[in-house]
Amino acid sequence: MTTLLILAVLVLGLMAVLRLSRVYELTATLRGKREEMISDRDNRMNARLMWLFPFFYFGFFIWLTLHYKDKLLPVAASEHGEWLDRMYDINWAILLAAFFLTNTLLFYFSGKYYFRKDRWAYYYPHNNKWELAWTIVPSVVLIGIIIYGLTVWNRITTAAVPGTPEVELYGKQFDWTARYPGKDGRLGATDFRLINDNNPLGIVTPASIATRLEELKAEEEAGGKQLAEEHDYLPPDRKHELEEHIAHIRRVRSRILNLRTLMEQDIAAKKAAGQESQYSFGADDIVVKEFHLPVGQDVELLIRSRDIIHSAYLPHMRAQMNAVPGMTTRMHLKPTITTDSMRLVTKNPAFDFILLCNKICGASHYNMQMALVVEPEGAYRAWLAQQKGFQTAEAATPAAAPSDSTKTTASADTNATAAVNEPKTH
Ligand SMILES: [Cu+2]
Repeated sequence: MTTLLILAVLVLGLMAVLRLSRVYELTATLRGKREEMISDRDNRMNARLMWLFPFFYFGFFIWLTLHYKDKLLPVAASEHGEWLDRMYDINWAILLAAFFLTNTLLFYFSGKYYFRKDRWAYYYPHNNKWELAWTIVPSVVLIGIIIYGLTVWNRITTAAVPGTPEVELYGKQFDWTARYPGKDGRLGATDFRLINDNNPLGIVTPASIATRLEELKAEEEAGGKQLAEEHDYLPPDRKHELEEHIAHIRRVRSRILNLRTLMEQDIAAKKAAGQESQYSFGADDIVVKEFHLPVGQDVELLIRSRDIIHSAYLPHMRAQMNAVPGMTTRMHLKPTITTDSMRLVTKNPAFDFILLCNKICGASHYNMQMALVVEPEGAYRAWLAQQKGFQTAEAATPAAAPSDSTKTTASADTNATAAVNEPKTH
C-alpha cells in the first residue's frame, strides 16, 4: 500500500513538473522570448550555483562516509590483512586527493568563466609541456600503485613455510566441515568414493575402505535381488535404470578395490623405505563442525569442495579462496587478534569471526557459514585435545609440528581400526 502511494506521488509530481514547464514555455512565447536567448542574469545565476554546488556535493560525500563508517569491517585480524588494509588506505588517500582536487577545479572554473559579451576565451590549442605532465604524472603514480600491489600480493600468496600446521576446510551444499591432523600431525588421504554417513570427508584408511566395500556389496546384492524378484513385471525403463545402477556400483567397487591395492602397495613401499604412507595418517584425523585457530601462528588452510564451487571467505582475516571440486586449494594466514580481544575492540560481546561461502551456490548459500574461534595457543591445544580422532576413540593431542610424530597409537577400538594403526618403522 505504501509503495503504491509513493508511486502515485511520484507520477503526480512528474505530471505537475511537465505542466509547469509547459506553462513556462507558453508565457515565454507570449512575451516574445526565444528559448536560445539566455540573459546575462541567467548566466550569472548558473555560475553562482556552480560555486555553491560543491559545498553540498562534498558535504554529502563526507556525511555519507562518516555516517556509514560503522558498517565497514573492523580492524584486520590477520597479518596479511594489515598489509592489505594499509594498501587500501594508501589507495584511498590518492583517490580522495584526486577527487577533491579535480572536482574543486571543475566547479571553480565553470563558475568563474561563464559567458560574458565583453570577454572572449583565449585560444589555447596545444602545449607539449602540459601534455607530458598530465601523461607522465598519472602514469608514474599508477605504476607505483601496481608495483606496490603486486609486492603485497606476492607476499600474501607465497607458499607456506614447510612444516606449517595444516587445517582442512571442506565445503558442500550448504555447510563447512573442518579437519585437523591427529597425533601424527598429518592429514590423511581422501577419496570421494569413500564418503558415507560416518566418513563425510571420504578419508582413506583400511577401515573406511573395508566398510565402504561392504556397503556397496550389500547395495549391489539388494539391487540384484530386486531385479531377480521383479524381473517379470518391472517396466523396461525401470529395469534398465536398475541395471545401470548395479553396473555403477560395480564400477565404484572396482575403483575402490584399485585404491585398496594402491594403498597397500604404498604402505608397504613406504614402510620398506622407513617412511610413513599418506594412507596411514587418516585414522586419527579430527573431523569437526567447529573451526578454531591459534593466535600468532601461521596456519595453512587446505580447501576442498564436495559438490560445486564454493569460496571460503574470512572477511575479518581479509582472506578468501575458492573451493573447487576435485582439487585442493590452499592459503595460509596468521591470525593476530583473538576472538576475546576482538569483542573488546568492537565493543560487541557477541562478536565472532566467521567463515562464509562467497560463491552463490544455491538456495541456502546465505546460511553456509561457520564461526571461527581464534584463541591463545594453550586454549587451542586444550580444545584440540578434547576432540576425538575420526577412527580412534581416544582424544588426540595436537602436534606442534609434523616432525614430532614419533609414534602412532594402537587403538583397540575396532579390529578394523587396529589394522590402520599397525606399528610403523621410523
Ligand atoms: Cu557455497
